[in-house]
Amino acid sequence: MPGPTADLFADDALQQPGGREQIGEESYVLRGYALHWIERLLPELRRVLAQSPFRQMVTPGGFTMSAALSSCGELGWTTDSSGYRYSRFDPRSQQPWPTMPDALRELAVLAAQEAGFIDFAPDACLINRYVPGAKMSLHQDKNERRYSAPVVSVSLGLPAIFLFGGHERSHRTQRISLFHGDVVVWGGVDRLRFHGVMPIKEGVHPIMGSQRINLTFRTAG
Ligand SMILES: O=C(O)CCC(=O)C(=O)O
Repeated sequence: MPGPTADLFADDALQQPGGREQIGEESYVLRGYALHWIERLLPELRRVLAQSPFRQMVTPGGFTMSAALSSCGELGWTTDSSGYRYSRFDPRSQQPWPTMPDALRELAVLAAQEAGFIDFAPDACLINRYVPGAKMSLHQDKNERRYSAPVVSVSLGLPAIFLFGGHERSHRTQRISLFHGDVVVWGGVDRLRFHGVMPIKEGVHPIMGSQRINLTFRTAG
């Protein structure tokens, strides 16, 4: 990842409206919310990824996911032929996942507060890397032990179209454009809504290069 520069932050800030868009009864897009954190986030993210690098995982159905994954925090989300689950250990190294850096945790907690979830205590941060063409099919986040905590999702790099559906796979989905620094929070009555990401378009982001990185914070244990 190339290093950030003040000018590039300014460009990003100009492109984005800022503010809070409601996309569900208890769901919001916080435009540009993470922009001011980027300088703290990126070095921490590099440290996490040096310890637990991105890898492509296989679904229980035998498909290789197009997004590459890593995690930090007490629990990391994994998938293989025997199922989806959270694990205390990185299956690649058999070591605990990297600690969740304070900057990441603080960003997630404050974003959750901004969306009305005042006591968010994430113990898992899934890190998804999408190169152009990679996507995430519609799914519900259901591997967590309880659903009382929200999901906080931070977008970095190339833009994406986020699909935000209903409680059934067949329900209508909203298509929401997400840009570098946007944060989506959904919880409460919306916690189990289907969501996904359309294939990422070719492009080069001035800070992140030819990729989109998404950080998804949850309380899993
Ligand atoms: O990349 C995104 O914006 C969403 C990621 C996601 O759906 C997930 O990790 O469950």
